[in-house]
Amino acid sequence: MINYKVMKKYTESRKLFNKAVQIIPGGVNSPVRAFKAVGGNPLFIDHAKGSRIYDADGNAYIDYVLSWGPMILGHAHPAVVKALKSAVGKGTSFGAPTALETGLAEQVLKIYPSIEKIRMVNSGTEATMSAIRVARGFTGRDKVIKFDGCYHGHADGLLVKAGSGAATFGLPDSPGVPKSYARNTITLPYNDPAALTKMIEKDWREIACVIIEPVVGNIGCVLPRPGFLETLRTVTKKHGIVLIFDEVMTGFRVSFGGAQKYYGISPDMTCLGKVIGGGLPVGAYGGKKEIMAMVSPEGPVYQAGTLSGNPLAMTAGITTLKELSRPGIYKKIEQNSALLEAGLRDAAKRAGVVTRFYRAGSMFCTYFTGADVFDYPTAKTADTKKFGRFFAEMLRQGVNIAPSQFEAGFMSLAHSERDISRTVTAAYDALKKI
Ligand code: KE4
Repeated sequence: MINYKVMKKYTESRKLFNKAVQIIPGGVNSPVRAFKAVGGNPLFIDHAKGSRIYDADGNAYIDYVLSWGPMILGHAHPAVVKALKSAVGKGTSFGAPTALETGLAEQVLKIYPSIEKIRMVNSGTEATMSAIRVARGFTGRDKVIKFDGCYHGHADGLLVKAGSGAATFGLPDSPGVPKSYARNTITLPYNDPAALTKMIEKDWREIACVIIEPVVGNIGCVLPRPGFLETLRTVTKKHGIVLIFDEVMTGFRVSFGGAQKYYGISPDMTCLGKVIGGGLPVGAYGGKKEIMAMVSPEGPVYQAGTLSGNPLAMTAGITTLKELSRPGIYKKIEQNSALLEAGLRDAAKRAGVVTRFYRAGSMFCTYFTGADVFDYPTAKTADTKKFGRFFAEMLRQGVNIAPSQFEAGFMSLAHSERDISRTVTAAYDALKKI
């Protein structure tokens, strides 16, 4: 039973943070965890189970960050824990191929028909970085188109007007990225088919690929307008440009078959991450056979990784996808997500606070703005200070949401109706206060 009214104590988290910040930049191993966008110091988490995480002081929270997407089954799912416990005793890494890698690859190819061959890596960053290198090798062209506010990991050439942490810190171009790298990256406005078509018709001979978050989860949750993805597919096909769907976040999240299934668009390459590893470090990139034939050692484009296809990570991924493929699972996750959406919309209305709420499958975002949000500039109309106060109030009431207006929230199978109604009550109370 969580008693929200009790004032929480954070002494352990504070002690751990003060120690960490001496030896780890910002006290965290990934910037967005540092609460810089919302103020205060980060909570240090001790353990998690189902829909809940527990901090070092023993405070419990209903969790909608879910490790930024991976924990769609909920934390410490019994089947995943059991599978990992039996796998770990067989050794943790061999640096040699295993049947597990083929197993996870087979599962993914069944769910993503556009992927005919796939390579496992260790993160979403590695997946997008490698997919772009392969697209450049396949086409012999250098330029990459990305979209304003989209975040594809922290590879040098992609930190150009990135979303996620960079957007939160208002650092559209990270120091340390040579101008020569950024020069090959063209950034266009999201949801602007005219700008896209104009750029491609002008420069297609130099453009190797277009990489896109088909639903943008790194400036909150921004949906593609009808026709935008279709135009993207048509104009890239016309000019032999590789269309890369970065489904690191949307994969298995917007639907079991990702955004490409949800919107009915077949990309040339897909990047995956997060859910595919079930909480362990896994990324993957794949696509058409003739493109993936470029990848070493089959082809000349080099890409490698000591822990790629790690047996424990593969085990977690295989078990997670097996659980997700059971009948009725996505229906339940959709019901949970729709219930939360209805509750949050109603809470804002009753509290008399103007917000905009967007959702695609089980990823969503509440923007504190009265403007329709359809790209980076409109997302930036949101009142980030108000969001910061909302975040703090929700945390005090035992609900953990993303510590930035420019991040998506996630739903899991493990969230109960009771969790969701408590979340809605906490949101109403928080909205009344801020
Ligand atoms: P990783 O290298 O963090 O595994 O994946 C990079 C990445 C690539 N593509 C998309 C669409 C992504 O959302 C991400 C990573 N997402 C962030 C959340 N906005 C991860 C959280 C963090 O950076 O700590």
